[in-house]
Amino acid sequence: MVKEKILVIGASGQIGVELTLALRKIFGNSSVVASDLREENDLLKGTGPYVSLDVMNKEMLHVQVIRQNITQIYMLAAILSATGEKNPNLAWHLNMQGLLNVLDIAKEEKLHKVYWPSSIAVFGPTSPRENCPQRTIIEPTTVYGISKYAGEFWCNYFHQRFGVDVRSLRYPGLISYKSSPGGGTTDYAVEIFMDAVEEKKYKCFLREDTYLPMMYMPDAIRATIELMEAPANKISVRTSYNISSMSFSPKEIAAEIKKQIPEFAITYQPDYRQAIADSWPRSIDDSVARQDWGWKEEYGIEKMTVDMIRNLQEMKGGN
Ligand code: NAD
Ligand code: AKB
Repeated sequence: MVKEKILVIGASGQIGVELTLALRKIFGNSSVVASDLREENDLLKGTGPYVSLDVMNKEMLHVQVIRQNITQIYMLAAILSATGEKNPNLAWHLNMQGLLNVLDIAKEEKLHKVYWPSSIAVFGPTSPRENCPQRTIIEPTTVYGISKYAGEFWCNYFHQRFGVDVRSLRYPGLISYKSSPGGGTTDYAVEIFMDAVEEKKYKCFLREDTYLPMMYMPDAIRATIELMEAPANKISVRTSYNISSMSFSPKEIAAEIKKQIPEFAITYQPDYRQAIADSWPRSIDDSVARQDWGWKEEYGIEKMTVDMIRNLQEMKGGN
């Protein structure tokens, strides 16, 4: 078996922390190098190697890849939808150039595999709202969505033209309790749990009837690793796979939380993120991922809510 050495870029972020820990379990602590622009996340400390790295500095990235004998990169660094609308130039620059730096180095150093996530944000108001298919009209209206759609085609291009084995998922909003989300429109679905456990109330920045596709982090991590471990001949989509597990509105998730915390109360004060949410589909058809490499979710809204609240309460209690 080929010995893999993995570099995770953006390892201190919402996905990066849990993905790094999961990869370390599979490949061994010393075989997974965590890296980020910001400091090492507390949950990663003592679990394996960490390097401070700016993905925009291609030379330094290249040096690290050679020095550490890297064979796979998971490229997670990005600016998400809500923060992206505040600084479109920066979002475009990081989301595009960061990916291109990784793809160029992957080509040059003949890396075995690259992972790069896309998002449901590639879809826009002209895409089907319900069960949005893998292949459909895609006209994103946020800079984040534009950068993700362009990124998908760069991945496809590097695969077709240079044989880089780059794989991708269009994640929905991800819900987790270990590390906080970083400036997205779906962040409300994490904040609502944190505030419910801490304060028993939440002021939501989206309208009560805003349905969005969501996924619990354990499913997202498993999907990522299953995609990366699938035989190459099972991967028919080299842009990015639709992937899905549940869709809900703020009103529905609040009702689910109330089953666990009866005193919980929610109020609504929609802001600029409402327009972003309104441009995305309410649900996603991920049948191609299910057919190609056997994707299947484990968590629906009920099971996820119970698990989130139990874990947050345990953390609050210091257990
Ligand atoms: P995040 O903002 O929590 O983490 C991103 C990390 O990248 C941060 O720790 C940040 O410090 C780091 N970073 C930023 N600029 C960097 C640079 N120049 N060099 C090195 N590191 C840098 O984001 P996340 O939620 O973990 O998302 C990771 C990826 O998954 C992104 O590509 C995002 O678009 C995608 N995604 C996330 C979600 C979600 O709901 N979390 C959904 C769809 C897609
Ligand atoms: C965001 O809201 O920007 C992200 C995403 C769905 O890509 N969570």
